[in-house]
Amino acid sequence: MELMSSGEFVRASGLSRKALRLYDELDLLRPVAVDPASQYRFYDPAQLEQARLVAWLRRLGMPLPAIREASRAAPAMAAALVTAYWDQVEAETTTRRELATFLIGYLSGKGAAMDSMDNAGKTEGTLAIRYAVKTDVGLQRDANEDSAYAGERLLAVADGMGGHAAGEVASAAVIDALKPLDTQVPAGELLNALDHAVRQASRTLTEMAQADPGLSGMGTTLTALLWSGSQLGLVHIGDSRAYLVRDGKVFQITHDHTMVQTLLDDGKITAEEVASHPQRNLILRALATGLRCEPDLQLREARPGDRYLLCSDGLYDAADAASIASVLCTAADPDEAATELLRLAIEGGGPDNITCIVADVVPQLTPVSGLARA
Ligand SMILES: [Mn+2]
Repeated sequence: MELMSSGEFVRASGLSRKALRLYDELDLLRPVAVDPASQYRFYDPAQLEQARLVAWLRRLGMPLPAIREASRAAPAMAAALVTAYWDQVEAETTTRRELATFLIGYLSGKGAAMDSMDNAGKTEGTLAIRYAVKTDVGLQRDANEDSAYAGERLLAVADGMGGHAAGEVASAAVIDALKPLDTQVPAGELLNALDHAVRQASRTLTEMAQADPGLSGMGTTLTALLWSGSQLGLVHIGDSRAYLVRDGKVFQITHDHTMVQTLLDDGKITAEEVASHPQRNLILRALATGLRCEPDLQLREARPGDRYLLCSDGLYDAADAASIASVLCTAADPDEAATELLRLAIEGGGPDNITCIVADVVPQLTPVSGLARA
């Protein structure tokens, strides 16, 4: 077999001398012989194919150890290695694209403007929500201290406390802090994004109370759901609630952060004693000045046909669980369900502000702009 000089190999392969020297140093393609006296390098003509492959794999961006392996493998194995590498690149790119889309929307406050970007290449398999939000001051309070937000990806209920205007200020501030999340948050970032927003809201409340003594002691509950594809992030602190209706059954998916719930959990009181307990209004955790910010976070799987309810305690304190479940299981759509739930609470005396958000999970068959808005 006739060996090729490096000059001949350069001409035949189309690679530069510099590239050949680099491949030698990186152990990607070594000359088969080096003249000990002149240091001239010699290549086997059979290495031309391997040299071309190395050049292509470098252009592809493959890491050096993978190029070494693929360029020395039999063609079928090399093809499998390139396939595996490219699958990994595409998965990483998808994750990074989603994160970039979210960050652009989050930072510019223009979640909706990003829809054209995140709809690209996504025509099936995603879920959408149809929702209705209703709130009422009730029959015994002067003002409504509940705040709520419902959008295509974010639902949130906050029940403010602190008297006078302070409760309204607190619940509205926390809802404002969450609103920027109503955009395309990558599924892997749902809980991070919620946790970050809630901690930011908690700091904002502290700063507001420091700046205005009239607001000291204000606080709010927060129960919120954030969607990404079929994933659902839930953040919860206080005694507002989230319920899930699935396959005709109703599940409460949040745990009240109250004294009576703790006593109930510990077996110290019965469910029947909750309604008459003297400390039934004592909340142990909330977003409030002087309390540590310790929200519950859950990641859940959404399914088409699921129905969610978020509500303040003004609903479940005034209406019995069976009536609420009956409305949730029979109402034709979110608007009807939320209207009926409010009616139940008013019929129950309406002692507190009442807020309900009802959301149905539906397959997303059309672009976001084509969805019916509640
Ligand atoms: Mn309330």
